[in-house]
Amino acid sequence: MATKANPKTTLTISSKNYSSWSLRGWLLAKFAGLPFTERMVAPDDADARAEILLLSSSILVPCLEHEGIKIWDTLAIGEYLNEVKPRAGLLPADRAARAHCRAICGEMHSGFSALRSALPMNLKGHFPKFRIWSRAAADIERITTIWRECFKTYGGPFLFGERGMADAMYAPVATRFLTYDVVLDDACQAYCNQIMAMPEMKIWVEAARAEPEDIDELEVEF
Ligand SMILES: N[C@@H](CCC(=O)N[C@@H](CS)C(=O)NCC(=O)O)C(=O)O
Repeated sequence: MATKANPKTTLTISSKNYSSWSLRGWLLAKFAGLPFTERMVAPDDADARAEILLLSSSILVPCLEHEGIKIWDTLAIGEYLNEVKPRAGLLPADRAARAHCRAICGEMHSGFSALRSALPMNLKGHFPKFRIWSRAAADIERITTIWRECFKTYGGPFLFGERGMADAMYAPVATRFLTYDVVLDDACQAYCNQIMAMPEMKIWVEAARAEPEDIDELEVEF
């Protein structure tokens, strides 16, 4: 029997083409199996921004509202969903693996600013022969090292075997690697393909492609 979405469970997100944090929050909620209503806000809409402020004191998305509890910030959303849906496997069952998972999710959450600004998520875009400057290249090197360590330790196909929180955190990076034609080794390329082949990802990408117009300033940095 299909589960009905709790009307009080809402995930506020913005552009599906550009908002990498929205994608992370949305994937986390989907992986958790928590029925929710999606609420889209345009990043440049002043009224919408005023409304987001009531929900999310950081004025940032994603923001999850569940049973009257408001959770902004993607890491907090992931941890909250893991508490609400402990059997969804967002975090690994093994303590050491769980610590490893939290560490790499933390690295994604607080780091890689050069990659994030130089190669913004843009699902509709494709920029072959994109020139990657050295600081962004260093971020790519670190990310692929993280991935390879995970494949070696947990055997793939996702970072900790089964898909989970770390894959939601790194999924926008996989899209950037494809958008900007980043040359990867076979294992990392296969992982990117695995991310893009997830049914949830296909739904998101299709919706991103259907988004009306490009937002000029976001082509530069988001
Ligand atoms: N650390 C935050 C980052 C969230 C974030 O930067 N969100 C961007 C969208 S990708 C945003 O809401 N931007 C709104 C704005 O700049 O007006 C998180 O983990 O959720």
